[in-house]
Amino acid sequence: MINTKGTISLLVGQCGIQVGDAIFDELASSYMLQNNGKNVTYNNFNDQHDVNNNVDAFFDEKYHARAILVDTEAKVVANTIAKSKHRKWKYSNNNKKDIDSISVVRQGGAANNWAYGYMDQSNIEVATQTIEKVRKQIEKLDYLYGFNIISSAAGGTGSGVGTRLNEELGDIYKTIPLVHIVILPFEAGEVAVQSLNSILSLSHIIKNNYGGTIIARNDLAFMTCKRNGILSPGLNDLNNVIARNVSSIFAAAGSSFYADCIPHLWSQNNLYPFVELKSVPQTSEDAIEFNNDSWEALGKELSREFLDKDHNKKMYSSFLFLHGPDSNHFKSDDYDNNNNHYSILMPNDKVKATWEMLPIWRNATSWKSIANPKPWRGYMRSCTLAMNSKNIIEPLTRMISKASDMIRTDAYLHQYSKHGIDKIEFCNSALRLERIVSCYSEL
Ligand SMILES: Nc1nc2c(ncn2[C@@H]2O[C@H](COP(=O)(O)OP(=O)(O)OP(=O)(O)O)[C@@H](O)[C@H]2O)c(=O)[nH]1
Ligand SMILES: [Mg+2]
Repeated sequence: MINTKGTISLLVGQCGIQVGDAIFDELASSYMLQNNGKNVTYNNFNDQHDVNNNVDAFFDEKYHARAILVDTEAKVVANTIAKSKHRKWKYSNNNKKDIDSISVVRQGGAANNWAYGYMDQSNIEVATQTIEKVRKQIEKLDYLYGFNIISSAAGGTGSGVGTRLNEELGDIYKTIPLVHIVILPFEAGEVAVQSLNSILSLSHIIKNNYGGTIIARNDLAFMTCKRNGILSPGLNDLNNVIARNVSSIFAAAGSSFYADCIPHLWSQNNLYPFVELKSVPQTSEDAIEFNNDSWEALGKELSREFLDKDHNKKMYSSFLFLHGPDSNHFKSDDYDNNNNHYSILMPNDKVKATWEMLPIWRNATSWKSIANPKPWRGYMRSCTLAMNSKNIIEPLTRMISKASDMIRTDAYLHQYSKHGIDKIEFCNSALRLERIVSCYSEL
């Protein structure tokens, strides 16, 4: 059966392409899962598509990712497309015309400069070509659920061109939801200007009022890798952590992500724009096949993850994405007010397990859940919490503060002013994000 309903993803800049590639690979592995060299096949990739499979929205009938790869350096795009040739899923047929329809490249890079990526005529042209290719992909669909953009906040192409694409898609396709997955740099910093690029990109993409921003932090992904026993995590390891979080929510919700989750998580995108993701169980890859956690155990693991020192991390909204054969017995309206417990009805509907309520949820204005009965990534049960919460205040405040120091001393600003971004634009960006911090502070 030909699936002509779907989403379109734009992978922009080196980070966006590499993280996006890892996300598609994770999504594809829900069909064919490689586990320690053993094939655990839940749904054979070569079989007829299961029309109820949630990840169908991300691939076409030839198992080609519905994605466009955009960069100002040809190398990353070429390497990524070449890598996919050895996989069960691909980006396109292996001929110039087809590869051209799913990629936009220009030589030269954007020199770690948001202003160059966003304002330079050559990069505006990259955005224009991308929008044209998006339009052609949309023509092949009967129904478009939504757009995804994946990029880093810190470089020049992903942040600058990615921002422009966010704005242009928002202008042209006003009623189509758009999720921008933004990777924040290591705070210790690889390049001096990363905070400047980050405040410029974040302050612009939050203006999109039909969708929202998912934040993935390299520092947190690194810590997760370390906890899982990876001694010196590389970018690929980080990308696997980020991809696992993102693909988990897409695979649990499928197209409902755009129709139900987005309006709930970002009901006031202009005030509370940032969502972060946490998945449990957290185990090393080797331990996956021994993992058979109960919902109760997973609930406790999530609680442990979120218990901060004042036990009071408040949420604006949250969404729980569950995977597992009995996950659809989890009822969000089973919350027992007196005992601070959520209940999970087990398969026979007689045994009732309880899930101790997370302290943060006590303060959430609202939360919901969505379930997919298929096991995910070899875990019998697993879940991912999407939270729009005060957690974002600290990293955001540090980013604004570093950028503000540079703005005050005019450090590097001349590199931006030559592309038409002046000090006032920086001040406005910082101010816009400070307003967001104060909204979260008032929760
Ligand atoms: N998690 C993760 N971060 C990455 C990856 N590649 C780059 N980054 C981070 O992304 C930031 C740099 O952005 P890039 O995506 O490399 O830059 P770009 O968008 O290609 O822009 P220019 O190269 O400046 O034109 C740095 O903070 C890097 O740590 C990756 O594969 N995974
Ligand atoms: Mg680059």
